[in-house]
Amino acid sequence: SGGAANDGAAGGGSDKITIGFSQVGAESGWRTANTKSVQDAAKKAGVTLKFSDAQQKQENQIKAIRSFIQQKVDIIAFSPVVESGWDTVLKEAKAAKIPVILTDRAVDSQDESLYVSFLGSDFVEEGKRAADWLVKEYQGKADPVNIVQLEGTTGSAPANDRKSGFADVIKGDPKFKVLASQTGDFTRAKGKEVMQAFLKSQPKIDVLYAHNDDMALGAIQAIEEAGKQPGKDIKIISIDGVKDAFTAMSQGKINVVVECNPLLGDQLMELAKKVKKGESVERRIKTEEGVFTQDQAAAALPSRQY
Ligand code: GYE
Repeated sequence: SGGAANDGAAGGGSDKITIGFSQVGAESGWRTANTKSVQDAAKKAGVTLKFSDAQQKQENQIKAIRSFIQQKVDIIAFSPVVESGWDTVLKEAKAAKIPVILTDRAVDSQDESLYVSFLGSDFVEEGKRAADWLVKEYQGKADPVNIVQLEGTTGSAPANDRKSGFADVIKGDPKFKVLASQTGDFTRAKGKEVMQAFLKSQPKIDVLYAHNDDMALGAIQAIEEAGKQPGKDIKIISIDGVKDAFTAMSQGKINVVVECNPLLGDQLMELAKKVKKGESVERRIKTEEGVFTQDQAAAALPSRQY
């Protein structure tokens, strides 16, 4: 209660918003850009941001959300590291009448009243776009195409969805074979390590599909150290579109990058203000993104913002 008394005070103290934001971690270039975008946008919008880094651990995010509830923030925003296991803490937020906005990643809760909106990319679509490139690249060829996959963080929405979107498209042609698929946790170090193992266990790899750029960049090191040419001996498909990946692409080491836009800050602030005012908001807000190939990489590089 008490909220009603403030509702009429347009332009007054009710404009001041405090957001508690629980970030996944600092696992990738995408994440760094996303954090900066949220922090910059909060400053610009005059929003007080309580920022917490969960270091890729769900228990840390649950703790952060509980602490935001205790501090009585106006809005809780978070990027759930994995999809499941959120109902209990989200019910606590609901009981405290604090609206929750999901940014970047989704939860699998059946109860839609546990959050007001989900702002982020369509990861299934990204996986499909990755596979569409592959299908075109090998059009008219009958030989088997041996694929290895570096998955994102186990149980995360982008790992689940990028895997299933990709699988949906390639299942139409039996020449595409995913020989090995393992998590690299969205990091360079793990991407390199798992790629080294793939190179040892698989005698012939034609294509690497990495769920993000950092794992692809780590894998490139492994491939080069094994005396092979990334982008030629092994074709590389990646997702995100960070600058380092565009550089690698302009050097011929990555073949295609499906864009995933991390610059969600301004939209999040706008959304939070509407929610605070009690305005209705869309339940699902999707980010616009494209696909980039090697011939476009050098030209696009200077204008990349992250
Ligand atoms: O692709 C990856 C990051 O959730 C979309 O998380 C995000 C993903 C992004 O670590 O680089």
